[in-house]
Amino acid sequence: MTRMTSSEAFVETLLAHGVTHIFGIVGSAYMDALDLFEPAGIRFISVAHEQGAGHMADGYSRVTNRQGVCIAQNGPGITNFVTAVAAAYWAHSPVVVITPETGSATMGLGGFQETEQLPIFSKITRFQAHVSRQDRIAELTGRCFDLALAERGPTQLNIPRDMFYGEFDASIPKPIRIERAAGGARSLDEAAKALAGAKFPVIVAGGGIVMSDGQAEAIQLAEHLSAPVVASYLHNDAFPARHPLMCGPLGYQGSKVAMKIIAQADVVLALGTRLGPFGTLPQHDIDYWPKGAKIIQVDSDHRMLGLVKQISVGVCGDAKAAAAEIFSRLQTMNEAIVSRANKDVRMAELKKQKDAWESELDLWGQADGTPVAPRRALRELEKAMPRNAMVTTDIGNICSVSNSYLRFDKPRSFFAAMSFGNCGYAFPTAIGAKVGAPDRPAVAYVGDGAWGMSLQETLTCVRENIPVTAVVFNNGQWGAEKKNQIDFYADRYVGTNLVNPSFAAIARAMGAEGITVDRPDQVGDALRQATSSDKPTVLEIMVTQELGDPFRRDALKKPKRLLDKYKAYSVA
Ligand SMILES: Cc1ncc(C[n+]2csc(CCOP(=O)(O)OP(=O)(O)O)c2C)c(N)n1
Ligand SMILES: [Mg+2]
Repeated sequence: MTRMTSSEAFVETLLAHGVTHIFGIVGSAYMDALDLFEPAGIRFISVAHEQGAGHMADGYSRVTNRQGVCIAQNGPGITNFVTAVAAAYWAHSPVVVITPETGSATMGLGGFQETEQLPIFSKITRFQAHVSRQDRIAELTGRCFDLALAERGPTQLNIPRDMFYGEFDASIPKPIRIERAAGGARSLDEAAKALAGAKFPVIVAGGGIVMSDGQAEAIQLAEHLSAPVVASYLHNDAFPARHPLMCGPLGYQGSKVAMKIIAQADVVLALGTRLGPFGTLPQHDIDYWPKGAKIIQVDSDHRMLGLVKQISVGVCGDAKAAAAEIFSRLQTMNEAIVSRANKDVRMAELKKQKDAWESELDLWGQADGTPVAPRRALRELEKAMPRNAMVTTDIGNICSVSNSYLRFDKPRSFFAAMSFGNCGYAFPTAIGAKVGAPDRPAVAYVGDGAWGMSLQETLTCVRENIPVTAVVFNNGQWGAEKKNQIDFYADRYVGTNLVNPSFAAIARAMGAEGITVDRPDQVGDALRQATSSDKPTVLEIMVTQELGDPFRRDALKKPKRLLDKYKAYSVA
């Protein structure tokens, strides 16, 4: 036990957990602790909006596989976190959200910047701690860090502002790291048996492979079975794009190869994926989910097993450990591996589908002229993308279409806005990723509408010297939503047309580089220039208004109106 102040105990616990960066905006509520960050060796990255800080902590945690940390002023600073925390929750990101609160002596009196901060986050955090005694601050801080990693999601540390003061004898808790197991022996046996008996096994590679650092084990298993691999929606980096067994991603605007291959599977190994409902919707008019196939699902969260898709075998385990265990069981059953017999036929089918899809992408990416057709822009960006780049994508039509054009050699390269689907995710997340991996280029794909929600963080890049590239697709519309008005509402555009300034000029005014391109042949050079620059760069690509398939065709109906005054607004 050592005598220390509450702020010291808090900061020492951060250090015990290896914290080196914290994202946030200053506030009087935690200034006593903030003052210690620098002498403690913690870099405080001062942002433009707290939502940005939350996303940065998310991006940082996704690339480092460590806790990302954000902090803000009680009340409005904290409520500004909400969207980012919800996004991190659905991205399974271990973000520790530190929420200083109104002082305990006045809570409930309706003073300044007061709101109850625990209920707001109760459904979007894995764990919440409230510091009600100074001498528990180290214990509770440590627990938030431990549980964010163990439960793979945000945790909240709520600290009434008076709890930063006072002194006591403290001991700083050491991190608790819980080893994850492969799963139950019986379910692993059943999984191996089902895979050995498969004629056409297919592996769905999920985010669990990335989170568990299990790519080598996944590759080993896929190769042993010569099983084609499809990535689950927005986990394109779960399996190497160049691997001959990799088919690309399932889901919205995913790869036709992946869809046509999984449709033929008799046994599917869903490895480290909850098989989220949005990620397996029919696409390109292909209803690909193999309804008759045996599904083996591996997920470290038992609640995800069989939640969305019916399964034959559920393994509650770590993706890496489970893949290794299933592999070692299969090694002893060589002669029983049925798929060995028809390997060449399946590989020929895979090659055929890959060639066809590549030609289709080439064809779609040929459109010439100015402004640039979105698929042409995406194809040019794909070709010019540095091999070790990290790419984040936002929510919007062009960002969604980019799914077919984002291929990665290694894990922790793709940080899309996941199931929470908020516009404004990509840019701050790329900033956090860049802070976590400063040697890798970080590129955010953002639509012009969503850019309006996130461009203020250009200031953070400039002030904090974080050279991120934002690629802004300027199509003068909230395109993804306009697509619904085109398909369902007889082209009645309400709130979907945008009048934009020059985003490159705004970037330059903020002190960043700003580049505008409007011809296809300029796109690749501009991306190379941006990603090799040591300054943050906004690369604005003027694109046509062409739109790909909508997000939620499944969830919209033709409008029906009963009142006379609205009759003209029906669509038969
Ligand atoms: C915070 C938030 N607000 C609204 C939406 C609904 N929404 C989904 S896509 C979209 C349009 C995106 O437009 P833009 O960023 O310009 O990209 P584009 O579709 O034009 O490529 C909107 C408004 C959302 N997903 N998130
Ligand atoms: Mg747009």
